[in-house]
Amino acid sequence: MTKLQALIFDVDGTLADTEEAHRCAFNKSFEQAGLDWHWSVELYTKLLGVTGGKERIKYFIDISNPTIPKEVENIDQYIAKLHQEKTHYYKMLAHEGEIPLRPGVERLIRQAHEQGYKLAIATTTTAANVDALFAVTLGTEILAWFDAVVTGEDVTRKKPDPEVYQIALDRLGLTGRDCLAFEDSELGVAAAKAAGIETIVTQNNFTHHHDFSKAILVLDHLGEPSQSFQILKGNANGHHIVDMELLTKLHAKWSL
Ligand code: XBP
Ligand code: MG
Repeated sequence: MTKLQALIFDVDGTLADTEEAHRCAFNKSFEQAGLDWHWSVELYTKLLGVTGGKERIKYFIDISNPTIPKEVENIDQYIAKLHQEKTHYYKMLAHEGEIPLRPGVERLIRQAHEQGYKLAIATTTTAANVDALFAVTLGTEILAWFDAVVTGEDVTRKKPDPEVYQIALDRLGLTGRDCLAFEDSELGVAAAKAAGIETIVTQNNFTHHHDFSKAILVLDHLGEPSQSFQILKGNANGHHIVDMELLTKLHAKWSL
């Protein structure tokens, strides 16, 4: 039986409820570009079926055929420019403290670090967005605790492809059976599972309807001593918060 050695965290929707800030940043970039595009919560929930901001804009164009300025000659370059603006607005929202960490995230990361477990990030977003989030929440000194930070810029294929998790495993020097992953979305679970990593899900308002059948435990959040989690699928062995004791038990049961 392998021993649990590392925790690998998704970012958006898992470390923090970031997707509403992403949605607002997309809409701000469209407005600044003089476009009549607007992504409602309902539409954005659907568009989250495509990972990656640039890919998401392309998908929106493909399914909605929105007005595109007639002077646009290269659509990919235009999308890249819109996305660059969006990232600028997202970072502003982060710096304004608009993106709080989810319950239990800091507590678990600190406990895992103190107990000598390796930490990694496997996200579809950009390194700039990861840095901006950590700068205003956990702090850059805690980001330095992570042995691997793998972002959307490090991969050729985004989630649900396992590439981002495979790169994280390579940089950790571990196999999927040595780790547990934390995700918020169906596509994220599929990516982790395809890399041989069992996953704990903390769902959110954008992903509560997803199919989490491949996850070993589905919760509303990681819990705090004063705020027990709710179990939506799976068995938490009587625990009320996700801590290293629970994770070690889950790993022993699932990573035989
Ligand atoms: C979720 C994503 C990202 C974000 C937007 O990433 O799919 O595309 O929605 O960020 P995660 P970008 O894997 O962390 O859940 O616009 O930078 O892509
Ligand atoms: Mg996510």
